[in-house]
Amino acid sequence: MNRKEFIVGCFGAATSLAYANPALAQSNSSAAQATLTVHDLSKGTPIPSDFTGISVETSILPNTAYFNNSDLSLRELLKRLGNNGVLRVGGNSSEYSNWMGMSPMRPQMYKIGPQEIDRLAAVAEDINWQVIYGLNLGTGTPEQAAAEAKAVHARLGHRLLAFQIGNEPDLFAGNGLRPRTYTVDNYMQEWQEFYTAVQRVIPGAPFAGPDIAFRTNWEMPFATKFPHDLRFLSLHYYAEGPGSSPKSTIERMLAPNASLVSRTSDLAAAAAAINVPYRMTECNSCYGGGRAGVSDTLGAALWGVDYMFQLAASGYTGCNFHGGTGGPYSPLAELGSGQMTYSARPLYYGMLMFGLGGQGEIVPSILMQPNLNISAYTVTGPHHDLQITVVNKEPATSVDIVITMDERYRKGSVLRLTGPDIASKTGITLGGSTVSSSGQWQPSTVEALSITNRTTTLHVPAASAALATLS
Ligand code: BDP
Repeated sequence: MNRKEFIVGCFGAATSLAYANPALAQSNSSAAQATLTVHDLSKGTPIPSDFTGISVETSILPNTAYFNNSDLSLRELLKRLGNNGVLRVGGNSSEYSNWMGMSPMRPQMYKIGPQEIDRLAAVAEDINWQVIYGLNLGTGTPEQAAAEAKAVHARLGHRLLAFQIGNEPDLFAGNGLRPRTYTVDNYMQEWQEFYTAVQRVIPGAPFAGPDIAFRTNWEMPFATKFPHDLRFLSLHYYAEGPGSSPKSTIERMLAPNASLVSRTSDLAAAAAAINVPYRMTECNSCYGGGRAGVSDTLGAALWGVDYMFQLAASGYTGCNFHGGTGGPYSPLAELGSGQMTYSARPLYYGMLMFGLGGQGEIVPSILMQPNLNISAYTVTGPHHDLQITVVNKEPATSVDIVITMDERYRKGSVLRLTGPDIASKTGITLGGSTVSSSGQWQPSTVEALSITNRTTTLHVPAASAALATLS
């Protein structure tokens, strides 16, 4: 196994192995040949039903055209992604929110108050999603955080999944919010002060953290310092960046990323030490708002569905894609400022596909393939059906996968995520259909898949993904 396959194997439910003899990889057809063997249906990793999420900047709250209950488009598009999901409010701008003007105004600051939280709560209630709410540590005070948390808690009630304190505090030493000497110990001391102030006004208030950018060696000290105070641990991840760099490409976005593997093992170890789950509370393809021509393409849709399955297979309990409506990486694009109408970007289609193929438990499988950038994930659904999602991230190579499964499966169907080519921004479809601005989507093309002697062959064209459902 070379390094690339090893990384894929660590992550995916399908352990990816290369053919010993590459000549075997090509048949007479122009497609590469691969095999997928579903291994053990009894050893699954459950995918929580609220796995899907989005993350928005706190600074979007004062915009009355967003989280507005007469805004059918946003609400229906979010509902389409999941019957229950998670909205995370935070980001860099959360460090400049000024609750009720309790602090003297500084550059970049903006005021928020109860009316903003009312709108957020009404939308969360309507779409049946929970909320992770970030409190301002960067420029706020414990008193201000307590007052804000009290109002948020009163309005969100059981929809409040957790508060977090600070956005990416591991970057505070470099972004001017704290002295260059700022360490995890300084953070934990401040965290304790804010936490105590909030607990004084809302005893038992739920918390998560540390919401760091990438210094995962902060996870273990944080977890073990506050072992009884955290609902889950959190982390952020961007596949590449910045968005302004021409080095941020579709190819790099889709390449296996070893740092995600090593950061996940730090996070998982810290979570295991205090027996709590872990969630990716902010992430996307490319930091700095994303890159046009990369983050808003079919490639990003393939990246998104593959990445969500990678996280689920690695034990994450959820994933929040950043960018509500802003930046090329946002799953939703605003159609005209203030019009309260949005369109589904390619990444949205990847999220939708995960929502269809990611209900149940991920079970182990083995993918034998000729060292291509393809991955496969196998999920046993609630009705004992088997859902196999294959993501072909190769821009120009199709693959035929011979799937061998348990004898209980007799028939199958296939739904495809596709588009003109890997760099296309438009023309993306799932099941042959697009998603409308009001969140309407109905597959129009569902192919039948025949199973003979416990095997079937799934053809997955270049730059596409296929969801095979076997029952
Ligand atoms: C993250 C920040 C978020 C930014 C994002 C980006 O938390 O607020 O918008 O980077 O660079 O680190 O796009």
